[in-house]
Amino acid sequence: MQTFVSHLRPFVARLTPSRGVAIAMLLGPIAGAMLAFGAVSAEETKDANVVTIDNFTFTAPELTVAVGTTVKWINHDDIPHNVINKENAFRSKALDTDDSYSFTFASAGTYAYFCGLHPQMQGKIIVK
Ligand SMILES: [Cu+2]
Repeated sequence: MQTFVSHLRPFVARLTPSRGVAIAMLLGPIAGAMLAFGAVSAEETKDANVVTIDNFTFTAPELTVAVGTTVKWINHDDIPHNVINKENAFRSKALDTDDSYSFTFASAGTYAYFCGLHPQMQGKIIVK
């Protein structure tokens, strides 16, 4: 005697409604000045006196600060960069990844600088 067991395995297609999650992002004016890279830590984003080096670029390339301000450069690239003022007011050593260099601007003026390893990398600190 043969028993035919029918395994009826009804599939209930539970289709999770694909909800298009609409995220309204309110981008303030600051967003345009900030890097889209996730590598930028909260510590750096809240510190206006930090110049980050990302992808062979000083960001921001131009920064205006008050006399007495300490500006900090942080290298986020995986190759070394340095920071050299054209008038030799400051000069960093080669900065490896995540290394930083700080300089306090005691005098007003415009301080153009570049990376000695990649002279096309240019930046400017305006001290008022
Ligand atoms: Cu460089």
